[in-house]
Amino acid sequence: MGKTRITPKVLHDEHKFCAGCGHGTVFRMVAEVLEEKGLDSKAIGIVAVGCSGIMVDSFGIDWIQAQHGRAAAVATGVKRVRDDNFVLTYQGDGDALCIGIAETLNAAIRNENITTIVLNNGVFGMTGGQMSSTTLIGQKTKTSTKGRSAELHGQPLDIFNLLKNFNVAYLARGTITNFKEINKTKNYIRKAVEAQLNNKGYSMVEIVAPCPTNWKLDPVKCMKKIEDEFIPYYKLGEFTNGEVI
Ligand SMILES: Cc1ncc(C[n+]2csc(CCOP(=O)(O)OP(=O)(O)O)c2C)c(N)n1
Ligand code: SF4
Repeated sequence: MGKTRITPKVLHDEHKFCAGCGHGTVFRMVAEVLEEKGLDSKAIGIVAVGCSGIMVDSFGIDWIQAQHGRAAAVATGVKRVRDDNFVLTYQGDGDALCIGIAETLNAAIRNENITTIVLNNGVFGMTGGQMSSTTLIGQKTKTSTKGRSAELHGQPLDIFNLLKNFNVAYLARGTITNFKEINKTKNYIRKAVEAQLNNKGYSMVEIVAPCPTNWKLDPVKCMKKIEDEFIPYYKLGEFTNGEVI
């Protein structure tokens, strides 16, 4: 019987995320899709700040670290001069949707031919769990100790409500709470990758995923929190004109 390789070869080392962190599952899916598409040697990834920056140690494609939310701007430049490469950004919600919201929106407005993967865990993970744009109403974080309030902090940001106004190629939101959702999300990543390969322009997949360390919950309770609290607000699926299709 032939030997079955179960880990994408682009993942060459143990990852360094906390146990149960969503990044581990999500970056594995991204690696699998890149391998399936034969892009391992052509992919250039841009990370910015946050725990996504840790992945460059174990994920063997070329990476550029663009500080503080600038990943979409750097990816734009890279793609424009290296059109033959596949260019992705891999970012947290704090980085892509809070600190770097201007860069993210402007890349979408221009329908840049890049692919953005955003892990939405509702907090700034790496720095100790502060509130981000996507923190839910009532969610307690280090900087919203009584829970986020709409009056004080504004509404949580559903990025697709903004991106629906622009002519972008592909938008989808998935999660990783069970195998079925993981498979669906992987398919969304595949389609986002194909959008760029077919020169259709900007694609984003947002993935709702846990940060057990800052949510202070074990991984099983994290999945329940996603199902009960995050998914009713952050609708899953593929989006056209801001609606799930
Ligand atoms: C000028 C400056 N602002 C802020 C930070 C701190 N910083 C590092 S990571 C991060 C947020 C990361 O959050 P997110 O993008 O949601 O990623 P996660 O860690 O949750 O994956 C921030 C604010 C910094 N290092 N320098
Ligand atoms: S702090 Fe949160 S997001 Fe960062 S590695 Fe740990 S669990 Fe993952």
